[in-house]
Amino acid sequence: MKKTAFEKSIDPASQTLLQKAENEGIETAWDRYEQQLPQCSFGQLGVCCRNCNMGPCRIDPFGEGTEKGVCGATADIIVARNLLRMIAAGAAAHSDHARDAVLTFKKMSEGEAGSYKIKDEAKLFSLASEYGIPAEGKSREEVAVELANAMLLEFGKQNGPVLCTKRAPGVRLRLWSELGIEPRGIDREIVECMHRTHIGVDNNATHILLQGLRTGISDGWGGSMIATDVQDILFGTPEPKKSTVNLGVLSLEKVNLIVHGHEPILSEMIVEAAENPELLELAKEKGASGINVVGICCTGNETLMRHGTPIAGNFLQQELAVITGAVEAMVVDVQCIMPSLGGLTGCYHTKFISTSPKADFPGTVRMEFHEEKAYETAKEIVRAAVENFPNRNREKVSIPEEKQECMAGFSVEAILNALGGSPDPLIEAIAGGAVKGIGAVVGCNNVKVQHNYGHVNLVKELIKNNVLVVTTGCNAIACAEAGLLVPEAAVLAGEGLKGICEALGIPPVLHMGSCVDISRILVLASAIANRMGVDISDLPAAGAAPEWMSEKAVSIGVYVVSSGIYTVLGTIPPVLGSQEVTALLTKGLDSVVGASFAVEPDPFKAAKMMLEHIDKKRKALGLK
Ligand code: BF8
Repeated sequence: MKKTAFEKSIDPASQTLLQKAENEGIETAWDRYEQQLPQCSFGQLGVCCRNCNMGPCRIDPFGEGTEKGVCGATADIIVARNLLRMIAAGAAAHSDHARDAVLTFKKMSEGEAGSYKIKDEAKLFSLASEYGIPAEGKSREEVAVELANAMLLEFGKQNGPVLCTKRAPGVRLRLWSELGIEPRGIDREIVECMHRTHIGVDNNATHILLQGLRTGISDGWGGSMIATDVQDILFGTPEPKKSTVNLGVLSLEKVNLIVHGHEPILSEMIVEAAENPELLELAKEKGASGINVVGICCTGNETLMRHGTPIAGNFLQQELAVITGAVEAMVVDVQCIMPSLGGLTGCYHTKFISTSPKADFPGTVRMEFHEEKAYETAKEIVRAAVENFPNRNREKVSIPEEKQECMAGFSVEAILNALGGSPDPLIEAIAGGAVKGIGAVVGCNNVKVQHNYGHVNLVKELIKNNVLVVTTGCNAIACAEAGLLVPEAAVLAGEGLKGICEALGIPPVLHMGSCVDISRILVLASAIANRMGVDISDLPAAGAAPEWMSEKAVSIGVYVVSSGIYTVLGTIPPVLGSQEVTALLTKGLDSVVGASFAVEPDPFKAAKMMLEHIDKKRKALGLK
């Protein structure tokens, strides 16, 4: 049975546009998902192997048919190998993003990317000292070049540990070292995953999964952390800012330009170019009252965190934004961009502009973006959007009314500032019971579940029970749309958390950034654990990804658990075909890294599981 717009999303703006899509005969991800049903159950269980050309092989999970692939691989081996490849792909995406950010930083420092500047000098020098680079007698550019080179070495080095792992508590580091899962070099771990999963290499599920943990750690405490650090130097460390979210941020009178994807290298320049007086003048000439840059997905989170740029929506709203008929340009770089946008933009006047040398899509205008002439290219892109304004077909335009205020920009530095410079007040609030614990809720949207339902309800349950929530990615956008990212949302929190939020003037849900910024959550967890003299796994904290779908999310889940944080997944990973892998992920890991995964699609039950875990940790710490 076809789902109604109300069943597809809990968000009224999205429901309106889903209805518009249906009226206009426009296809969306939800329609394509329905066309895929029933989905392949071998794929769902993870028991299909295409790693060599004797296959594809698939295993009958009930033991009534084929039990081994042609090479003899069992369900356990196949599931573990497939999972490892997912982790590798996710870690590669975050880390390659980081590499590009560092290369831009290097070019800027060498005077070859004049559009970029050092925005956070203090962070530059503190990172230089962390990387062991003496700064005396050197210009800041010289220090920056040395830092960029040192960061680049983290990708290719052969012997670890990856430097930023030192930010983890000492006991955690020793545990990783004893387990042999301390990452050696970011690229090395990803390459080794591909090697191990080639036919005839690693055929022991536990052994394969340990490499998964090591690769995940090299993402969270390596690639993602470097991306966050270098972006803070280049674009500024976020501070709390107000903005607005949801599809209603699109403007009837202005040129609407959406930046979508992940790398702020591009979107930072677009935000700047949209303020160019010549282009603003051109917009007026074309009949528009201004230029409205808005974000989608994690690029949106990056510009929101640093500039307060509005966000039009999260992953499942990218098509809906185009369906408003009011978007002059959809400008994309990498990751989470649906190839369907090509055909879809063709139904409207929207220009679909791809900019990354790495990523192209059907139906795009290519405007390749290179750091050397970043601002010039950004201006050309904005100009293309402005010139497209007169082509907007007013009869096709329908922008939902819904837009919601939000507060974002909670970097670790900003959180510590709000707390008066140290995590102590938060620790005291936890110890005294006003704050029961910390919930890290992150991740994507997934058409398999109702859009934003899991995100919003899980977070509401947590804050109601005095759990302070930190959020990133598409969860942060869902929470913003539901009005949870404003200080006034404290009324939805339990008495203790409400009091803290009111005293500090902060929301009960803190937006810490994009998905690579989950590294900020790790640093915060580490700071709290160090201050309390315990490991991260001892903290009254739990994680969740209620609507996850991407391979990046798999890598994230793995490094969060490897860091000692129990994590509840809202959609089922393709591992149930192996009892061994399922048992390892949901139980076995506990005795290895002090945390494990759970799967629970119902957000109310998931919240209960997280709360029980937090209570258990509180008890173990001797807290009431
Ligand atoms: O980068 S944008 S859909 S993958 S959560 Fe998920 Fe959203 Fe993608 Fe994480 Ni961020």
